[in-house]
Amino acid sequence: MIENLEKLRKEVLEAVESAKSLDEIEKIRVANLGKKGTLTAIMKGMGKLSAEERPKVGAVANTVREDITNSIEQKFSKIKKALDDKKLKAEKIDISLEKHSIIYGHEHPLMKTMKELEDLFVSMGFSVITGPEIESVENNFDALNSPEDHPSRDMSDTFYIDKTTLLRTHTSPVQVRAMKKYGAPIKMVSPGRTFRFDDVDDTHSPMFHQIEGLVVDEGISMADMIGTVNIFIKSFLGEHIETRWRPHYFPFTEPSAEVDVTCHYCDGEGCKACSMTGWSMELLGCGMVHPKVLQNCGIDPEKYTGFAFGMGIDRIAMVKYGISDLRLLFDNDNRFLNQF
Ligand code: 2U9
Repeated sequence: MIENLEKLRKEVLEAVESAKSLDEIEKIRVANLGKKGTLTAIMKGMGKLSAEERPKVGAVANTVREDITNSIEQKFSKIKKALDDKKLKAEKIDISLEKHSIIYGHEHPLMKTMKELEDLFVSMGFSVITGPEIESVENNFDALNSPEDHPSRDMSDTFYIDKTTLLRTHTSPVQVRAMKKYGAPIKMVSPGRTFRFDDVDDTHSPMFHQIEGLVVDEGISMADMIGTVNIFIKSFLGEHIETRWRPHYFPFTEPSAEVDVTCHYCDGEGCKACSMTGWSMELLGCGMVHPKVLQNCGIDPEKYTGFAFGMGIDRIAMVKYGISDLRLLFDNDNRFLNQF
């Protein structure tokens, strides 16, 4: 009998070990521990044993039942846990909020360029002064020695609000206001939006951006102007950049010049971008402030002289970033803007 019990223990423990499902475990339990189970039958047959054998066999039978019961319970719990874990994993719902990736904006290439220009001029000792975009004809044309019949005064070139009020065509009126308010000496730049009656194309827009500079003091000369402009260009576009000065005419400066810089793409060798000239045309205009303009702004031209310069920020951004069409700066297309 004891041999049978030991054989049963070994067989059932092996069967429990190899069982893969709760059904298999339950079948093993019923087959051995159930009412009609194998071990149950053996224990019921113990009544036929002698008084001497019964306690020995009973003790072995109890340990076999205990081992089989423990083994079945442990394996049942193990398989049950695995099934529960699998169920939980399959049914898991992530109730946490979706991580909204915050799309950070970034500076527009125009504003980037404007700030870089301002920072550079501030490092050269210039103050940054801004002014109104709706200006008087007086500040935008008359004070700047612009002849009554100058074409820029035509309504075909300028947005008039009424006979004496307009959208400024350059930021020069800010210099006029500053000279009237602060007098000389003065050393300033004025960045901002300007407006001209132009049709939109790849190089023109009715609204564009300018930055103009003005230095007025005793003894200011052409040398100061040429030195300042050259230092600005080399600092902003690179030490290797060369400048070419061409005589020009502006009503508010005399003498005046337009300044070309070596082509950004071929460094002066000549390429498609600069039509093989090696030069990036007219980046900047400048000149010695006309004495009549100083007078109009309440400054004695016998005591003070000065120079002024102006440049289009849109054009500079296009040269700096290799942008071929001005309209890209105003289309607000993120596919373009996300590159900066
Ligand atoms: C005062 C006196 C003189 C400002 C100047 C230029 C030359 C110039 C254009 C360049 C390209 C404007 O953006 S652009 O179209 N400007 O070339 N501007 S001198 O001269 C002044 C300004 C104010 C009282």
